[in-house]
Amino acid sequence: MTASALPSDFEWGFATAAYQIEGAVDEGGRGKCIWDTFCHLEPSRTKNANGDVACDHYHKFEEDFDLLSKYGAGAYRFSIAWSRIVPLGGRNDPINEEGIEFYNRLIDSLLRRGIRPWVTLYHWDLPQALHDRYGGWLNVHEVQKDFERYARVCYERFGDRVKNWITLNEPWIQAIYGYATGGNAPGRSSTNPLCDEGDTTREPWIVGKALIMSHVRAVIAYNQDFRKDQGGTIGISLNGDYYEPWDSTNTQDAEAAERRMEFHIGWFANPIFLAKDYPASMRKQLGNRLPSFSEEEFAMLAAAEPDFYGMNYYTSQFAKSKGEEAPETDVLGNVEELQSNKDGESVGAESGVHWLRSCPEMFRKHLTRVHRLYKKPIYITENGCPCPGEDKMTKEESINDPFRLQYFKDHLDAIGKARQDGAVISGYFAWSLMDNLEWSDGFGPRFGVTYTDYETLERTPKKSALLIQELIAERQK
Ligand code: GCO
Repeated sequence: MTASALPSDFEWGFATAAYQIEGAVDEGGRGKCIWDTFCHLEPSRTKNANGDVACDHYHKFEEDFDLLSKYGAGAYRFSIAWSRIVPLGGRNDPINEEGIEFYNRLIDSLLRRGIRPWVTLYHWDLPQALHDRYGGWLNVHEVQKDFERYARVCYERFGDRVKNWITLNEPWIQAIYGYATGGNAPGRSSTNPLCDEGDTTREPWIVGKALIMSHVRAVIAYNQDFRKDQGGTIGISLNGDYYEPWDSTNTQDAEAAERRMEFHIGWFANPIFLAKDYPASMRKQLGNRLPSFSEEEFAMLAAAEPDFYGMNYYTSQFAKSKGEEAPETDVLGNVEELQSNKDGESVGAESGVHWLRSCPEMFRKHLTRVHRLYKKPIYITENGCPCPGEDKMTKEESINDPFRLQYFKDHLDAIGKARQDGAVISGYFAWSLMDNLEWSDGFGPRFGVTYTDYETLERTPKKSALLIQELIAERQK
């Protein structure tokens, strides 16, 4: 076995999220979530798409898990919809037994096939009732207690069989897209006319703290009352591109690249993995618009060390310093993001969405950096892409997907190289098991290894789906 080979127990499989695939929004006692409202109130915000039916996974999960078996997956990452478990969301609100039953059937169906469930507790679908009751994620004090209760219900009811928990998916997206750009639910912004009037200069930072403390409480609850008997692991999935300086000879651009990553990753990872304050660059730019942690909260952070770092990685960019003082509405660290550097070199090959280029070399650097800073085993909890032009392709064209296969190959090779550099990377989940609702981009972008026909709901494996197990096996030699 070479140093770069993947270990024989390397965890791998595919990932999805509830709102993107389940459908059946009015069935099984499910309560409304903020995405139901966001899509329906102003359909142009999501290209007239919504999750009402999505892939109808709620009714078709057996068929979908047959595909997982066929693809050779050892693990499957999915999210539980909070509002199926506690339709009104709150800690004193009733538990919905039908929702528990649904996820019991789903988990048992995976286990029967020998597939390990990896469960995300929150993938952006806050119960609408909590948003209405007290402002949802804006109410740091209330929401963390309600999230803890929901997490406890999940450990109690599923933890005998679920051994890998992810508290939150991409808190950065929830905070920034939900409360600054307004491109995601609940769609609050002071700069976006399609949105509810929010305060972009403050709300994202408040929501960030609410997400951090919710994660922390869920981990502490697991440690105190479940870990010993259930013996599982718990972590969080953070997204974040890797940034290189636009001008490699310019120290301001080098600082901008670092600062951009601090605003994206350090914002959550410094408190969560190091029990430290937010990065100094954030405090410097945001002053006391950035909430602080009390002594008691620091003690909670210290008591909630995660077992692993879940990394969602898609692409990288170049960072150019904006120089002048940051406007109050800036959320990116006063950095311009570019896909080519000063010499006109592109960051990588174009995919089927404008924001995603394939840059495996930067992925390697990203892995090494995250390992150096946070020193936890890394699981890639999402990685994938749509092929160029795939949104306009017929099924026959789409299922022949050499671009996606190459993307997987290159990113698995980067994992091997980062392991040689010393990073500990223990698993890989391709995004996604099937084409699904790409949030505000609707059903256009196709990230799946399975083609979804949204008219008939028929699933058809793409070539990469069948070949990914060979890619993994080759690298385990
Ligand atoms: C994420 C998103 C996914 C997206 C994927 C592709 O966690 O980033 O959760 O839901 O579909 O990232 O954009």
